[in-house]
Amino acid sequence: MLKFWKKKNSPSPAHASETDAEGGRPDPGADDDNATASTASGQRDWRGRLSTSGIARGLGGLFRRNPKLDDALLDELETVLLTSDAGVTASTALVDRLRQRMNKREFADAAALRRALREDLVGILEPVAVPLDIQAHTPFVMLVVGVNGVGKTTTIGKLAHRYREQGRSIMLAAGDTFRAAAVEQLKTWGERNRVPVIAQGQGADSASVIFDAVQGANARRVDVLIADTAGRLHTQGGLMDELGKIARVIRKIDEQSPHEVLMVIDGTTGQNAVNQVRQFHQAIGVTGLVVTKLDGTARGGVVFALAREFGLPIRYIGLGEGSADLQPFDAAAFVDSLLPDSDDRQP
Ligand SMILES: Nc1nc2c(ncn2[C@@H]2O[C@H](COP(=O)(O)OP(=O)(O)OP(=O)(O)O)[C@@H](O)[C@H]2O)c(=O)[nH]1
Ligand SMILES: [Mg+2]
Repeated sequence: MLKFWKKKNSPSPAHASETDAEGGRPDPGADDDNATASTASGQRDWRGRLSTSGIARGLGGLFRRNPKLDDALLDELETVLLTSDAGVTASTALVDRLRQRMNKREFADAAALRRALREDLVGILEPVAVPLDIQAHTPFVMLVVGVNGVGKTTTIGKLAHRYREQGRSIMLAAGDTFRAAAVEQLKTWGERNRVPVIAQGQGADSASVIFDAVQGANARRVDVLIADTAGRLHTQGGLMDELGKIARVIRKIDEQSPHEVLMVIDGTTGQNAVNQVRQFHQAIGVTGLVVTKLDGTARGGVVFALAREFGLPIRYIGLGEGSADLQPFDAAAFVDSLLPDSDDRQP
């Protein structure tokens, strides 16, 4: 059974009292993301939302249009992968391998090739489906980075919601001091989840806000501190310098921190996402990714391109704007949502 299908065992939000947010310990029975658990309805939800992505529509239609096992099927598969942002390297390697196997008559029919394709797609993603272990340090300091508008602040709100539901104490740091609205947006998420937000307002020094927040989180023995950062400054070089400064400053408190540099990628960005990750990774050393906006019109293949190109863990995917629309990344569940084992299960 897929671990994703397991019934969620976390306490209901009603159990997560105010005390938890202010420094209570996690409920030992609470679920953690190593279990990658969710409800069966969550699984249906995943499939429903991902089915609108370009790659899901492309792969679904592909086998309907090409019921026969032949070169036309593989040519079209390559086109589907390339046009859904899976990248040239991943797409050609996958198709070449399937073609070799087809020529060796390893597949009896198109359904057998479909099964092999599913296995290969899972094989690309499995190594990067590494859950985030927020119990590795206390407080666990997380820096959320990425270019503007990708969904950083929203993802922080969703993470706060998720960890609160697990009974953990959380603190947020409004490190995006570029826009006043950014601080307000984070405060709204904080209020919604009854989580304290450390802020100094627009124009403050981002590193100093985050430094104060890390000190506060240490003093209060908070489980998780999540720091928002700006997606844009006057110059992109300035942004990288600022992120470097934040990391340097908080290392003065704990040289292992930040324990996670979580980079948020907008799933609708396409191949440009690969350049973004390269740039941020060089500047501050990204340790995990979140791919957002995979609901709706994202082409979705970028997840494969990122996995292939960097091998960085994909921690979560964003499937909507609500607090619960964040799922730990599960390779098999993801592939199953894009390409069910038969068209009968197509949503
Ligand atoms: N459909 C969908 N929309 C999302 C998702 N995540 C974020 N958004 C939306 O994307 C927009 C930008 O999100 P923000 O969280 O403000 O992005 P940001 O990276 O913090 O932006 P800056 O602070 O300007 O750098 C908002 O309208 C969000 O509601 C997602 O998974 N799905
Ligand atoms: Mg923001």
